Amino acid sequence: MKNQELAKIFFEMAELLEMKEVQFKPRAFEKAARSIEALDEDVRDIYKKGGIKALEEIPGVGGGIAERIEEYLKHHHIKDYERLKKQMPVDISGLTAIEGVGPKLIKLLYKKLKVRNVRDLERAAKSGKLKKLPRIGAKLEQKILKGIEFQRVHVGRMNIGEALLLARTILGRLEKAPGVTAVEPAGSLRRWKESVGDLDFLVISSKPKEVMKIFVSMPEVEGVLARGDTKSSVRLRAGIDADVRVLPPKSFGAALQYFTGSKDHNILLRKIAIKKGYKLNEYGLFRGRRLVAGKSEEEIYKKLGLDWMPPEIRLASGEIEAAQKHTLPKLIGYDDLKGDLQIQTSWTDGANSIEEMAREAKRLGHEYIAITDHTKSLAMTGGSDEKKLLRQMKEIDRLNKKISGIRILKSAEVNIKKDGALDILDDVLAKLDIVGAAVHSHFNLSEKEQTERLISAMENPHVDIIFHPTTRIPQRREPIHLDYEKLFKTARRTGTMLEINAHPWRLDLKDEHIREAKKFGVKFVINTDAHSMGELSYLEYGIAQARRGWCEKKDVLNTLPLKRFLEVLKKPKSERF
Ligand code: DGT
Ligand code: CA
Ligand code: CA
Ligand code: ZN
Repeated sequence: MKNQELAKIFFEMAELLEMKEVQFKPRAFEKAARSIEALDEDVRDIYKKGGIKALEEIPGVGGGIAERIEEYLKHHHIKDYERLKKQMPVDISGLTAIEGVGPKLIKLLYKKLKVRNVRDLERAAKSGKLKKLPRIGAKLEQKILKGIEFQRVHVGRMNIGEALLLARTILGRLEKAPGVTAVEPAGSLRRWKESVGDLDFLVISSKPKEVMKIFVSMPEVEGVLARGDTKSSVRLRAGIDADVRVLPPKSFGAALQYFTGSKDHNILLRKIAIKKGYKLNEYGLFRGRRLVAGKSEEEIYKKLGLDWMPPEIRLASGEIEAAQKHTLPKLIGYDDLKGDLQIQTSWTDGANSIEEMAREAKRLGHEYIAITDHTKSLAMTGGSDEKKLLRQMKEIDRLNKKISGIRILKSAEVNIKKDGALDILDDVLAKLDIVGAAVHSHFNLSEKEQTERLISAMENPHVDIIFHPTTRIPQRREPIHLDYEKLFKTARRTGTMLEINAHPWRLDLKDEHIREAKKFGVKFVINTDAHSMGELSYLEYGIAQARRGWCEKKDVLNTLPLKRFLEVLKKPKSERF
């Protein structure tokens, strides 16, 4: 798909224009990039079908951007982009991936120190040149060095969002290969780990050689690392590797179990097998040389005295014991959600109107959504003040009358200020159907200050949900410092729901925190944080994360149908869980 390539270019253009301090344009490019990134349909197909007019109908894409898409599809480059790059020849995506580094700093670093990439940056920081620049102190220099280190640990791993899209394209190709009767992803992808080191695929086919041929010659492949009769490895253009193995049906379950991992889970399982006098490997469960089980995962677990368990929880963190005692949780399912409670629109930094978001949510089968545009202290998003919120409420009343089959809830993503106060007055919050509050600044407060900040937001009787509670960004930003026990106890006592943000750039709360919070009796909601129509389909990442945190349906309140959900909201907070 050209979509990812174009999105990357537009994100970069947004940063480059931001550096030049151009007004408005950066936001427009960013909006378009987010929207294109989340599109299901290939822009090439859209263009083929309807030309530039059709491109302009993509949410967030105006005339100017549509022309640049056309230029890219026709000539494989965009002149404006090339020109911007020439003026500022720096590795933007690499540099902005470092915590603490943004467009303004990149410009300063290039102008003063000729920093072009992360290597230059590290050198400058280590030699102490950075802290001598205006507005940069020793603290920021240290932070940047830490950020570079953090990046190094995670380098080479791909975010689940990107990995899953790529894997689904490849799965589609393998399914069509000759003689194929089954294809399954394995490894970290099947466990829905939030970042993936490489992609693993397992196939049953009567024509393994044909499968190899197709696999190594896919358009996604950059180079072939190994090619055999039944297994091959390739390096993908997207920057990670993929492995495929063709197996006979009699050992497919054993291979699926083995290659799904996790490695630690497998080690524990093999110990149990040995204790019972078996041998367990990727070919099957054996007694001596006799194959006892191998066709399905279920029969292998069963022979070992365990219930089958979903891949998401195979992490050697208590699932084996629970499977032996038959006390595994019944995890929330991928179809269990009835609504999405964090959605941004063109009223602030989203690409689509409320109506477009509502219609798309309805198409996805949702019973309700909450419109949660940012509030005024996030000025760069054009956040709402009280007046704008009241106007938006009227618009939502109008749309609820106009659109049947989905209920639009009035809401906001209210910004929590440094001292824990909210930036919208209580009497306006009281008029909203549901209120989310979130931290978007001052990430470096001490654990005590940060915890108190969140607690004081939770004590507000109008705050129903804390959005992305730890503000982490996978592979990029560590969580804020929090006393989790205090946080979870307060959530429970005040009846404040905690969000499991499904956006692959957030995944916040993360799995281990979800599991911990659950022990305190906290209830969750799973939301997409969508900024464009396409992103409304991101719920599955949040559900996966909830499953990795052992969540059941009853732990997640937006599994409730509309009527029951509204009943919960009517109760005072402290009576809700
Ligand atoms: P990744 O690729 O780093 O995101 O993580 P995985 O889990 O996909 O790891 P990968 O691709 O190296 O291997 C796939 C699975 O194969 C892994 O989850 C468990 C199994 N496996 C690999 N190496 C070993 C091993 O040395 N011992 C055992 N018991 N299992 C292994
Ligand atoms: Ca893997
Ligand atoms: Ca692998
Ligand atoms: Zn937010």
